[in-house]
Amino acid sequence: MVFLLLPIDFFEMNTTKNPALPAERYTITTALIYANGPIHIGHLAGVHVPADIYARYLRAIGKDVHFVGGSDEHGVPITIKAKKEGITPQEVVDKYHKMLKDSFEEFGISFDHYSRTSAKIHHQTASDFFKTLYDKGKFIEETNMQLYDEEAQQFLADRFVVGTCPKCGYEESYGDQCENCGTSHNATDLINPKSAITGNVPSLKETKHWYLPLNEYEDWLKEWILIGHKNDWKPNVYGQVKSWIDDGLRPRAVTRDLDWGIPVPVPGGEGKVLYVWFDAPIGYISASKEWAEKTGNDWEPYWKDTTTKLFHFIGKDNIVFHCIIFPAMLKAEGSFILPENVPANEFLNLENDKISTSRNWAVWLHEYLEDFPNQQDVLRYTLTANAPETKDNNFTWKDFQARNNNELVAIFGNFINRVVVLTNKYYDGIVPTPTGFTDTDEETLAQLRKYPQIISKSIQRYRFREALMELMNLARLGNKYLADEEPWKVIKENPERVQTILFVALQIATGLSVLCEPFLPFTSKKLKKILRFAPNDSVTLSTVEGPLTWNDITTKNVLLPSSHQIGNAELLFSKIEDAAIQQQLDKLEATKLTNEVTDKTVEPQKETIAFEDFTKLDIRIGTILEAVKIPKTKKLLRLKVDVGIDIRTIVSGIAESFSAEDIIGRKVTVLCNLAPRTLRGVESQGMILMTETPDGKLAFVAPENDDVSNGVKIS
Ligand code: B3M
Ligand code: ZN
Repeated sequence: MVFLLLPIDFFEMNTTKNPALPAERYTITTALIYANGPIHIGHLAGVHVPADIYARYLRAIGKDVHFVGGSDEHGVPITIKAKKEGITPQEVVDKYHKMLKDSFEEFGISFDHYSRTSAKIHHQTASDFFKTLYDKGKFIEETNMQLYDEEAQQFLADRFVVGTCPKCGYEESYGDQCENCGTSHNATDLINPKSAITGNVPSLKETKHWYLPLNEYEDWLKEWILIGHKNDWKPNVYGQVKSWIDDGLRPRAVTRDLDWGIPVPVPGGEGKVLYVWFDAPIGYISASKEWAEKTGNDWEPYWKDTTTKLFHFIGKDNIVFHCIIFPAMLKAEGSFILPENVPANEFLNLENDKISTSRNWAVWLHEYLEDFPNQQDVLRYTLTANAPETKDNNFTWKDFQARNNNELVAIFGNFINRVVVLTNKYYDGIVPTPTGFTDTDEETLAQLRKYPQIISKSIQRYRFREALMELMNLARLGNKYLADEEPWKVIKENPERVQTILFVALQIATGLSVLCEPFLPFTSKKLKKILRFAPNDSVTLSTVEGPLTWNDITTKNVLLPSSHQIGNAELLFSKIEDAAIQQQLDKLEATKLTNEVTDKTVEPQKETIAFEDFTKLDIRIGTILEAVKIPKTKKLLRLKVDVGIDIRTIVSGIAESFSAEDIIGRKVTVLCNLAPRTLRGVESQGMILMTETPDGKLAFVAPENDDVSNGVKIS
């Protein structure tokens, strides 16, 4: 038998072969999620799945990987949630931290450590960090006017204040950042600010804060990012950073007048806390410290050794914080490494609408698992295949179903199933000995050997969708090989040939089980178990050394040797039926309806008017005497109403909610001095005041007692 041996060591830095050399070190972080709600697919698609693929991939090629995440437990979002639920902020974060942590575990996000910013070690670390910068004279101390809500007796910063973004004109921008254009600003920059607590227009009140003079870091940032990372940072990240720097950076307050957070540890800081965006990124470092304490490892090489490569996985709204503010903090502190790359993603929409926690427009991970138990990989797959890598992208349930049924089931699952079933059927599950390779066999095996490199290339450029597509191409290669070679037919006239066919197909299946691990960790585990080569599988292996590395797939002649016993077939994926998808769509439809109702009831207050404006309105009680539908219209009724002063004609658009005969004799409220208007040829001399019920029907606004006389004024 002749094998093409391709000794390419494409992982130039791969150190698995030389244990004397320490493995290259990587620190990977994921944006800390606010612990004020459960986690949804947007978080997973944009941040955690790509970071996990990257971390798993690096481990698979023998790197030393340190992967940390955690819950962001400070800041206004937590306080707002606590107020809403009538519980303490600590109770809020305790509840959601657990949910977040559980969800990540359930979805196989392979953190070395998952921490939280209310942890003591984090308070200490962030506090020390601030103190160091303070002692080094890196802050500007400034007393100036800040927005203040007199009624709530509170300063308004961050999400406590909304107003018009000075950059893009979006009317719902937060005090520290505009969700529409991503710009970060100071609360006093907002146009028409309004308190998110009371709705009041804020006043200005004097207070002292500490500022990080970002302007002093401009030249350094230009050098480091705009010149140094022009070619290796994603265009969306680079572009945003450039536009901020081009606009000019300004000092940024890093403290707040709030009572939830990390106390400002310097004189004059009483009653103030660190700005959440100051403490949160330090949370990455605290997580490493906590991990070190727990495991007896050293955390410092992961943050201080200049050969370590640091990566922050985030969503696009966090770019400014990870590429400008946090690096400036690290630079000011002086002893930490800077990120090698910040591969930020765009946003994922759900069924063409922005994912929103407050509007419940999301697929929540804990709910997904209830509806699709043990199907984490299907979601991981769909979210990667549709990852918002270069532009906002859309998750739809139909696409989810199609990806599962047409790709995972029909391509990957089908290939594995056929190989395993046939090996069991023809050879009692024992890998057959090949009897000589055709050109097609050789080519197929040669192609298999190239896949680690192909997939690597895409992953190393943060193109996880492309990498996944390549992985599926390997499954396609296997499928096509079987379809072309037709072992189920050949078995009749040339059983010896089938030995080779299944041997080749089993090598592909083995390659798949290794290469799919970063993307589909649950499937990989299951498949390795079926093939019985997982080292920690209970089955004792005599024939496979396991675990196989990515490099082995390229360099080893044989991945799964002849005479190795595999297990029974087990379905890797199962078809998702229409009914299951419809159920999800119905759920969203119900959310939409609920939102429509709430959206209407919470319409913002109109501009303030003077009392004199109000007194101009002549509103009186009246009684409907006659009602006739105006022909060829859907909505209009012609009414005769006794308003005390006279009996007048009013045209009212209420025919969809009432039939003419039902409303005769009804007491109504009438705006009498509205300028007359002619509608469909009928002059309307006033307006009946109406309101709306939750199901969208109109309802009369009328006095509680029916004996109020016509013509009585409302004031
Ligand atoms: N919690 C914001 C967010 O969830 C914030 C990220 C912190 S990363 C240090 O988008
Ligand atoms: Zn904006």
